[in-house]
Amino acid sequence: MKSNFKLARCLLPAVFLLVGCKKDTVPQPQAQSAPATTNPAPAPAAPAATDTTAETTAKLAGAAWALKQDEIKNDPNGQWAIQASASSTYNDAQGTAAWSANQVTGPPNVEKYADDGKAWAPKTPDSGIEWIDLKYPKPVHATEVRVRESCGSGAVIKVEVFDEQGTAHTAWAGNDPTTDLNYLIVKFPKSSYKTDRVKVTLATNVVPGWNEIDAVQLVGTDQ
Ligand SMILES: [Ca+2]
Repeated sequence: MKSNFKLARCLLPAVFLLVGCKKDTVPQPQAQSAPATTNPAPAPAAPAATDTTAETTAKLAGAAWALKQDEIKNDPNGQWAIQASASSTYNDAQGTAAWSANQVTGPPNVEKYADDGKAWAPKTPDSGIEWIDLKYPKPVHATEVRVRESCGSGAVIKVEVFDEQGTAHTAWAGNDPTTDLNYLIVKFPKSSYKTDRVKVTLATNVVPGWNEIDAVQLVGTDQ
């Protein structure tokens, strides 16, 4: 039985490697004129999300890419998740099974842009909204969240951080510029509260094929 699953899983991704993971043109969702990018000029009570930016390591190549991966992995202000839950998992994977939510905990360990059981995958490739909810060891005043995408990149639509009361704050919402095996890097003004919880939401229909997340880093400081 298991090998049948594996076989199905390995054949499908072979197609998705062409159709999904290697897809160059990413259809953008409508209604993505991201509230975060509107610039309410002098409005003093502007929401924190106004100064948020989304970058990706996708623009780096060769040695620069490798150095950036290493820098992120070893960032002293960066933490890797210790607990994870998800909207769904491929094959209903539980515990530390391949493609389970727990595959997002710890540092990145997917080496190639491809379907890989060392990343989380939702139950279906293209059904729409899916999310992963992550806990970190130490509450920090957060400045960044780095989402390492490892298959079907470009489908993240929102990153939230939670304060001590459990209230969600949208750190970023918009078009995910990530392609291939790269980080989506969301930067925002340092949170006034401390957070040890991050939620990443995807619209899996945006990028056809399996959309997989390898790891998510929370960046912040004590003060
Ligand atoms: Ca992983």
